[in-house]
Amino acid sequence: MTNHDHSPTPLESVTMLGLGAMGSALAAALVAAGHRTTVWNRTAGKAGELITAGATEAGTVHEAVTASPLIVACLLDHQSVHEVLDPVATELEGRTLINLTTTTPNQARELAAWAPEHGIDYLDGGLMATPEMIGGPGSTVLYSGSNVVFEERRSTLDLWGASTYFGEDAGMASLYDLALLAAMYVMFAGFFQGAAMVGSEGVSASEFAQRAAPWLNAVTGALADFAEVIDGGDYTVDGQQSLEFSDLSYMIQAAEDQGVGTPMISAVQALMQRQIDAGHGTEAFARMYESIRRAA
Ligand code: FVH
Repeated sequence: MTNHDHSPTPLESVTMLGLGAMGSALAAALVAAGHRTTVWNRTAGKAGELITAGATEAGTVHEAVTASPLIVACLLDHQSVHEVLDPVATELEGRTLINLTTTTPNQARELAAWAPEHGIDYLDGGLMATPEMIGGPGSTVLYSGSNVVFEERRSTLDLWGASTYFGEDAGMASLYDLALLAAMYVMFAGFFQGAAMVGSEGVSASEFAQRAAPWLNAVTGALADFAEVIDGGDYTVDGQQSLEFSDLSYMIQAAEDQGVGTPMISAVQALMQRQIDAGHGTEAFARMYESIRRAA
C-alpha cells in the first residue's frame, strides 16, 4: 500500500466515458487541471458545462477512445462497462483503462483479465467520495491492478482525491471500498435504531444526532483494540468486555416497550448469542467477528 506526495500533474490527453454525476465531476477536475479532455456519454446533452470549460465531446465511443492514450470509465455498473467497451476492444489496444465504476471484486478481476487479452493496461478504482467531494480534502480513491499504471498516472489520479494503492489483485480496491461502505451503512442503521427509540417519546432525530455524533466519534477509538484482539486470535485476553457482559436484552426490551422495532440490536444480539451458545460467553466481545467471518 502506498500513499505519498507527487510533483505537479504532467498534462496529457484523457478520455472520460460516462457523464453521470460522478463522471462529470471527475471530468471537470481533469479540465480544470488543464488536461486535454475528451468526454463521451451514451445520452447526449450532458457535456454542456464541460465543453464550456474546455472539454471536447466525442460523438461516438470509437471517437472517444481513439482520442487519448488514457481512458477513464465511470459508468453505472459492470454490465454497462462491457456494453460500452466490448465493441471498441480493438481500438483500446495499447491504451490504458482506469475503471472507476463501482463493481464487485470479482467483476473487477474479470475486467482485469479481459483487458490484457486486448492489449489494454488496467487499473481498477473505488471512489470513496460523492461528486461534490471530488478534488477536495475529504476525497479518497482506492486503486488496485497495474502498479505501473498507478505510478505512471499518479499525479493525474491525485486530482480526484488522495490516491491509495492496494496491490496487483484488481479486486482489492473494490473489496476495501465495499467493506468500508458496509461498516458505514451498518453504523448509519444503528443511528436510525437509536433515533427511533427516542423518537417514540417525541425526541427529534436532529436532537438525537447532536448527541449521537460525538458519542459515535468517541467510541471509534475502540476499533483498534478490537482489531488487535481479532488479529491476535486470542479472545480470552484480559481487559476486554465479555460477550456475556454485552447482553443487549435490556436494550431490546426498552425498544419493544416503546413500541419500536429492534432489527439492528436483535441482529447484534443474535451474533453474540451464537458465540455464547458455543461456550465463549466469558471471552471478548470482539469474538462476535467469528459469527460473521464465515457465512452461516
Ligand atoms: N454518485 C455517487 O455519489 C457515488 C459515489 C461512489 C461511486 N459511485 C459510483 O460511480 C459510478 C457512476 O455513478 P454516477 O453517480 O455518475 O451515476 P449516474 O449519475 O447514475 O450516471 C451513470 C452513468 O452511466 C451511464 N450508463 C448507464 N448505463 C449505461 C449503458 N448501458 N451504456 C452506456 N452508458 C451507461 C449513464 O449514461 P446515460 O444514462 O446518461 O446515458 C451515466 O453516464 C457508479 O458505478 C456508482 O456506483 C458514485
